[in-house]
Amino acid sequence: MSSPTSRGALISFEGGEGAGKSTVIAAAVAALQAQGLALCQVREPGGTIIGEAIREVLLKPEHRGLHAETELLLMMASRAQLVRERILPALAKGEWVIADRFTDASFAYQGGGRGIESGRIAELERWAAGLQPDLSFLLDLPVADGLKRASGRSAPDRIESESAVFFERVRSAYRQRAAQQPARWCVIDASQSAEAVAMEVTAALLRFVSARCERAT
Ligand code: Z5A
Repeated sequence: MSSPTSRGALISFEGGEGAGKSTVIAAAVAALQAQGLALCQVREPGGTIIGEAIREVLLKPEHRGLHAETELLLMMASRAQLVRERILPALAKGEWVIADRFTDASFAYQGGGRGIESGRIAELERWAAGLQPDLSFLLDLPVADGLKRASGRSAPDRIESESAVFFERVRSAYRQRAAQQPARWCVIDASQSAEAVAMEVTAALLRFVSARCERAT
C-alpha cells in the first residue's frame, strides 16, 4: 500500500496525549507553504462533515459504554470517508496531505491501548483506508510529561480520560510500529522545546520533499 501519486504525498503526525502534534503541524505547514507546495490538511477522527459527526460520538465523555470494537469501527468509518472525500482527490491533484493522525493511531490506541488484535486492524485498514502514509512522524515523549502538558486544557474527552497505564500501552505500540517500519517513520524526541521539535521535523520534511521531487523529475 502506498499513495497513488509520485508528486504529492501523505504525511502523518502521531503521538500520545499532549505530544505537541498541533504545535508542530503548524510549523510543518508553514515550511511546506514556503516551498510553494499545494497542501491539504486533515485530522482524524474527523476532517469531513460526516467524520466530524463520528468524532463527536467517539469523544463525548458520556459515551463511556462504547465498546472497543465499536470504537475501532467508528475510527475506520471516519477514515473511509476522509480517504475518499479528501485524501485521494488531493493526492490525485498532486497535493501534499498533512494528516493529524491516520491508521497508525488505530494500531496504537485500539490495538495497544484496548488490546484488539493487530491482524484484525490491518484487515480493516486495507478495506477502509487502502493506503498508508508515505512518511510518518512519531512525537515521542514519556507519558507523564504528555499528561502534564495536556492537563492545562479544558475538560478531558472520553479517550483523554483514560489511565496512564493505557497511555503507556499506546506509547509502546507506537514505538513498536516505528521500529518495524523504519523507512516510513521519523521518531522525534518530543520532550525537547517546541522550537527544537519544530526545527527537527521541518528539516526532515524538507529532505523528504526534495528527495520526492527529484524522483518525480
Ligand atoms: N484516536 C484513536 O483512538 N484512534 C484513532 O484511530 C485515531 C484517534 C485517529 C482524538 O485525537 C483522540 O482520538 C485521541 C486519539 C484518538 N485521543 N487521545 N488522547 P486528537 O488528535 O484530536 O487529540 P489529541 O491526541 O489529544 O491531540 P491534541 O489535543 O491536538 O494534542 P497535541 O496536538 O498532541 O498537543 P498540542 O495541542 O500541540 O500541545 C499540547 C500542549 O503542550 C499545549 O499547551 C502546547 O502549547 C504544549 N506543547 C506542545 N509542544 C510542546 C513542547 N515541545 N514543549 C512544551 N510544551 C509543549
